[in-house]
Amino acid sequence: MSETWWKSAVVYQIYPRSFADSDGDGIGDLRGIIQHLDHLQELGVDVVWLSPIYASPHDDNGYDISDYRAIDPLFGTFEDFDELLAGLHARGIKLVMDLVVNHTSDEHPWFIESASSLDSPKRDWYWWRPPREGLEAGAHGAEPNNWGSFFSGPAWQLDPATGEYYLHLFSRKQPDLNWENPEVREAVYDMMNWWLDRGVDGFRMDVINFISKVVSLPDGEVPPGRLYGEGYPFFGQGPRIHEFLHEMHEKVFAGRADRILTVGEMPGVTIEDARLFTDPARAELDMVFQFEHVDLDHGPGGKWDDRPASVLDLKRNLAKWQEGLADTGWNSLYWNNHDQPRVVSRFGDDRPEYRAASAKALGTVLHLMRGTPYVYQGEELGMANVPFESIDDFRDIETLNHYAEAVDIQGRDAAEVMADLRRTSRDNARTPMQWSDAPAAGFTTGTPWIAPNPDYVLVNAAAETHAADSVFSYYRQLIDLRHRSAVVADGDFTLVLADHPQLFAYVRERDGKALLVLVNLTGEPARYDPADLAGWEDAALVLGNLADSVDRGLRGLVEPWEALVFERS
Ligand code: ISL
Repeated sequence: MSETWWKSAVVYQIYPRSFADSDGDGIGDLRGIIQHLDHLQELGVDVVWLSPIYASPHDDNGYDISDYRAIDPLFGTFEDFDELLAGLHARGIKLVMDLVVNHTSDEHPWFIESASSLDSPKRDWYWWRPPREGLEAGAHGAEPNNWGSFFSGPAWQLDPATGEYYLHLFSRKQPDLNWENPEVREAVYDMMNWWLDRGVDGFRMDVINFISKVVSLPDGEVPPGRLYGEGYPFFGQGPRIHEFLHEMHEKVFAGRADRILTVGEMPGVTIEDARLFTDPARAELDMVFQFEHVDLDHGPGGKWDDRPASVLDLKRNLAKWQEGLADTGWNSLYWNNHDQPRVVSRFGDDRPEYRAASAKALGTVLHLMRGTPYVYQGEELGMANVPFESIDDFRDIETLNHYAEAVDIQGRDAAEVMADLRRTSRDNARTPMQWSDAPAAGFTTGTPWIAPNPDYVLVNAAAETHAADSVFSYYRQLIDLRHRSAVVADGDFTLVLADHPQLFAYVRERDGKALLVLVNLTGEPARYDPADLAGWEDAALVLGNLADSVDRGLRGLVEPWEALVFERS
């Protein structure tokens, strides 16, 4: 296996709670995944990234882990897990686990022991601090610093038993581990080795760029209109981050780095950071998830503050990353995951007449860039955002906490806040996978933990897997193209028609072979001057997303949401 096998690989993310339920309790499980392995094989993906399946109180759907070496009974047993792993391997598909080690659950034995007394041997495994000087524990403003949690409220929780606060960048049930302590790092590396020894093929690492903190934990600036200070400058790419990841590489990956895949989830990273994290010579990670393109439609108020992103914004940003990691490092490419609203509703058009075409157009742009593409469950069907009607329709802690803070504390208009949630809530990605038009979308025979998108009667796998013109069939072709074409896997990238406000167009090139990708990311016809694409006159159409995408050459016109791929050799 080549050292960089993942350059021609496509990864599929499974969010187990919402993928398939085998036992009728309304929650997806491992046996549900086992029952749908053929779906993955037909699509042609090379790797599955499985969101957390470990023991957890599920305050944040498993991103709060109480035992890293146990399967949560909700999802199944180790027997099920081994069967899943074997089933994937038998189909030539690797399995990458989610690694959540910036924090644990507050129900993890490490935290319980740490909280038990001021002089517990594990006290220093988490970030405990006394109240702010001069203030009583629990008094208003007595938190050790002014940071806000990502899930609303302060980033500190008081533990009345010892009178100290602990840091939690996410929910109060997700205390941050103290990576300064070498025992913490050893315990994490041990656990990672244990999973790799069991046969898993790598890790997706949750907010791994937050693990090194400025130890003095200073107050952050409070942005206008916000309640809390910004801690990011003190934990995003903290002082020892590269040291920790290099150490992890030495202690866990060394000797097997060629067969595994490591991808760090890194909100807020810049190109310069990403080059450092993914430069093979530095031996840290294979690739990172950056967030710039999925933050383009966020205004100054953050993720709930809507600011439309233009085609120009989107392509300039993605092209910048293509160029930035051209010589050193590697991009991961994604539109969707379990934290993002559905791309077809966000940068496409989910109305019936354009849903499939725009889903395919967006898929084309993403899959033919240089990098490793990730497909989030349901994206291959063109699954769309959900018409949530009331706050009771949501389950996500981030969403529910934001609603409570915005409406109850800040006094904002409830209807306006609901509109923000409908557009941006993570639950848009978390409704059940749509398998068929059977009740509950064929996801469960019971009552699903969150209601399916009512469009499942039309948008579902049963309708799409064997339909030649479906989003599914088109994704298959895109994945197949990456497998077959060294130009797609490893060619150079050049943006063309760079200032065109509707077209996202680029050329990939390697060893004298080249592809031209020409995609209209709007619902209006797009005109261009063929003279601007000189040299492509005789190229042949190899892929098109519309029923009548026949080879008309470069005719100066791209239909609404049309995607065209030409080849020149
Ligand atoms: O979705 C977000 C809120 O807008 C992001 O800030 C998200 O919280 C961030 O990308 C980190 O995400 C990861 O860690 C979280 C977990 O809730 C997410 O599901 C996970 O992907 C805490 O473990």
